[in-house]
Amino acid sequence: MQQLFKLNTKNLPLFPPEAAFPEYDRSLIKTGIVYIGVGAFHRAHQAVYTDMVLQTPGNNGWGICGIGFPESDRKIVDSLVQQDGLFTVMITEPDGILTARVIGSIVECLYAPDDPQAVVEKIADPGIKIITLTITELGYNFDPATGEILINEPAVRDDLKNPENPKTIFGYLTLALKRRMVRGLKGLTIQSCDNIPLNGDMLKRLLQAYVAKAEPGMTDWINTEISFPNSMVDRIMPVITNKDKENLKAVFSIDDACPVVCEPYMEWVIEDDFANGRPPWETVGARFVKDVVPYEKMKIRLLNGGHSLLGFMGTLYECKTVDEAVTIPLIAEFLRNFMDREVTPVLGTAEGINLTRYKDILIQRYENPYIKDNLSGICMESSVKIPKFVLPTIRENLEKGAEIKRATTIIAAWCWYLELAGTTGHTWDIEDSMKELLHKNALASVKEDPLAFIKTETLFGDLALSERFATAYLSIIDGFRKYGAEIVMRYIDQIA
Ligand code: CS2
Repeated sequence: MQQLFKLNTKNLPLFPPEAAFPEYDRSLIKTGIVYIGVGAFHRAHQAVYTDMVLQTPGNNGWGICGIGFPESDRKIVDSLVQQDGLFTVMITEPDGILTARVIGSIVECLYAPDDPQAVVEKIADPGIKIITLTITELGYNFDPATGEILINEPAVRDDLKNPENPKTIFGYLTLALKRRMVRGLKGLTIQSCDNIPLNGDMLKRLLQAYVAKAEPGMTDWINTEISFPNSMVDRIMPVITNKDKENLKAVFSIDDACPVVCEPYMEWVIEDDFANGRPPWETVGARFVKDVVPYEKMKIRLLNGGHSLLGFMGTLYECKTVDEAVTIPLIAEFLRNFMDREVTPVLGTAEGINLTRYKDILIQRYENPYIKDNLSGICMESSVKIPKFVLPTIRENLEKGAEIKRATTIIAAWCWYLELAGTTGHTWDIEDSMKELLHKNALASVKEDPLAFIKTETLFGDLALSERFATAYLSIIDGFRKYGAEIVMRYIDQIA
């Protein structure tokens, strides 16, 4: 039996050399970045880029303090604390070769709900130059249809009433930034790393809307001292399984309570607008650009929009994972036509990107049989995803008088998926914070008003008023109910 070592600083010299380990002295690293949301995405993405930066001399000031934010982060923070911030990134190449890299860039960890004051003081610390966030779309408390802050949400209202004891991201940022302002400290950068178009602009708008109510005297200071660069982030990571953890033990002798698994590919495009310095992430593969919009549009509309298509179609085909769904030839063909005929024509030019190659690689990424990306996770919280990933494509094509039938099929597939959920032979659950309303409106579209689902205004705005969209949608949903997913995809040109 192979020897096994718990992952921590003391044991680092004991591991066999099969995995890669930090080659820098972690005791010399100072914290310059606060990262809110130390879930899998951050740890397989920005923590990896930063770890690579720390490998080169002169960058000691860019260690990360990882903040656990939602309840689901508690276990991760506990494990990271036990492991001195160390964790492993496991990558399986499409040919099946497994590599492991222990990441050292997280040098401190805090769990916000347990000690909000420590988190606020950390953000207010003069050594902190960047705050980054991955808190998922839901963490921003915004209305998916209008993009405006939900100022009357109970948690937001609580923060306005008890500003010294924050719970929402806006409460935390406002309190900490106020301390920086009052103490005469330099501003900093706040960077969203969530899959939201113009994520930096949106975060600024939401924070300023909150500040206007909570601390109106701070508005100007934020405008001049804080920057909010937009960014496009990309790396697919499935949920880790016990089998993955066992593999890490068996192949690399690493006993790690919180490793992450992900694909080899990663991408990060960032607007170069940092108020108080930044790590040289460009030296390790990140791309700094003036305008992130063409990159982010390409990624969100193709990759995330493509995922939603695979999520619903694959589930209707009784598949469990993305690789299973995308290797069904009819689904693959339908997906590629959606990308080529409906998404590509509304994308701008992203410098340095060959779109055909980008799509080819994207399909290969979906097909990677070692990345068991669950369709249930893809379909989860579609109510915040679809308005960002798919509806803008429909709207822009409607304006241009161009094709919308495949994008509209995603919407009809979503409705049918909701109608069928939990009925005999259809065992999937709807996991969505708008579950009740979605389910009710999908069912009402069968029995009462055929347009009930697309009239859900918080998602679709006034899209149901478009006759072309409504007509296409009605033919397609009718096709699903009468003939099923296969016939709809095969005969989409005749149906809509
Ligand atoms: C996925 C994303 O859950 C989803 O909707 O599309 O998590 C996707 O895997 C990442 O954005 C990849 O960068």
